[in-house]
Amino acid sequence: MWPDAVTRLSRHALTMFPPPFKAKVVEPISLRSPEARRSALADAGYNTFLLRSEDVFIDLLTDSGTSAVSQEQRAAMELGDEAYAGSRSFFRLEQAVRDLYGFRHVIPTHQGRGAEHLLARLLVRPGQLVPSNLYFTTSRAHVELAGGVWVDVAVPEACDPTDAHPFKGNIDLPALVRVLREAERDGIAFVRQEACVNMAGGQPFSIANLRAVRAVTREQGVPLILDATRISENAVFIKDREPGWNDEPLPALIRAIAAESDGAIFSSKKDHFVPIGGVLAVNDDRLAERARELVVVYEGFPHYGGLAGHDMEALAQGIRESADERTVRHYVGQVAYLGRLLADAGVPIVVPVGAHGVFLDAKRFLPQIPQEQFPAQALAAAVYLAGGVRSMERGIVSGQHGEEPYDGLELVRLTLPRRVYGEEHLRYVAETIISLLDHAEKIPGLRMAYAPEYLRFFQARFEPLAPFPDPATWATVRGATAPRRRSARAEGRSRPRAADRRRTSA
Ligand code: P61
Repeated sequence: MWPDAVTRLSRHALTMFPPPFKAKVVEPISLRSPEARRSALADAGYNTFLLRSEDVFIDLLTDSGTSAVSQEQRAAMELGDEAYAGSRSFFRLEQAVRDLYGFRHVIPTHQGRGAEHLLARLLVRPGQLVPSNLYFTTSRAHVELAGGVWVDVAVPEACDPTDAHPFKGNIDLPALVRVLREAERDGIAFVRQEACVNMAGGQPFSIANLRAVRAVTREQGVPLILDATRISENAVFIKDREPGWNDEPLPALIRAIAAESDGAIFSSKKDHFVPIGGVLAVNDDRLAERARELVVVYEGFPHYGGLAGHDMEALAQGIRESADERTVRHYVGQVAYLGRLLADAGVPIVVPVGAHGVFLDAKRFLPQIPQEQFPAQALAAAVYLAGGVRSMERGIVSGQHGEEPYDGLELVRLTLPRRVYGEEHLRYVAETIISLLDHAEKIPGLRMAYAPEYLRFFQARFEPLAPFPDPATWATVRGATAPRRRSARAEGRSRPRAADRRRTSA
């Protein structure tokens, strides 16, 4: 049992409780000079994905594959069985997935999108719909490459950064029912519900909502597939926010969530603490058989699916650690702490603070930049210039669909790797961003100079429409926790939502 006092601290995040681990191996990091950051950013085409990590001081680009492995994971890696077929490491991984999540069939993949690819090829036929709570970039891309049509059925609160709804990862049931009823016979490939919806700020769903979705999909004979990449944090939010679940042990709750679905994909690079790996897990025998037929074409033999034996050992151990409540609580507590530092200083962020990062609301931070000039991309560039902190755009660059107009969320994600940074790092990050508030009106918009055909945000290049202010003159660090007047930027609401919601009337 986690002592009460500690639970309280993690919930009311201005004092963090100590992490349930300590460092044994460290990696040096250093802050480049303002001039060096300017030139690194220009070389990267003002896209933080294209920065070299040696030019980054605090790397909050992603929690994907960037967490610290445990000593138990490292020890397990020594046991890696690199047999091409029948590897002992595969069977240990299979057991770990079955034990925690209860799925019968386990197909390893090189990472999450490998599992998404298999799933889309297995379940999606041209013209079929995939209703989902919002979207994720790679998930949607694979569905569309298979000829499917993505349909957003998230609750409307998901796209309002100022709405403190506790379960913004819920599916809008009337909208889902409408889509299912209006679809042609056999017109739905599957329904997808993502734990801690990434694009809305890491927002959880409730068990009640998942169960209702399950009932509706069962009635219609449509598979319900979880994106369970961040299921552990979702389970902790359920414990804290949904009546009746507070005393449930975390592993039992995670299993109860998984039991409401027909299958799941995992990017194991997040909750499972591994640098690489993913899983497709299903209950249906025939679907699993077909997945094993396909995995040999795209990933490798079904007993490794693109992973080395030592990767599967680290993953099996990581799965067990992902259900450790102290570890998960510490992580969401860290994210909440950073959110609190920023919100208290008047920085406009998405509320409630979600699972894996604090999301800045660029529409309120930089109201002078119209969305066609990529305010979140510009803000991510400015955050790097200000203090060597790397973040990620989650706005029009990531979310616009082809040439369709986009006026949806415009966010910058400050994502925390698991078990990596400490309180001093978080305070530095907060101070860097708070220092930007005073210079926000000088940050210029951008022009996109190059956009690749698929998932453009990864490799697009930009040019500033006016010079960025000189970071040497703006990085006045103030106390991150010093009381500060709430800025007008923090008070304003951002524009209503979202032409990116692709409801169908078919
Ligand atoms: C991330 F900018 N997420 O959040 P893979 N489902 C979910 C994910 O969060 C996810 C995948 C599937 C990443 C990496 C990333 O637009 C981006 O193991 C809920 O990355 O293949 C990945 O899993 C895919 C960053 C992916 C992005 C796509 O940072």
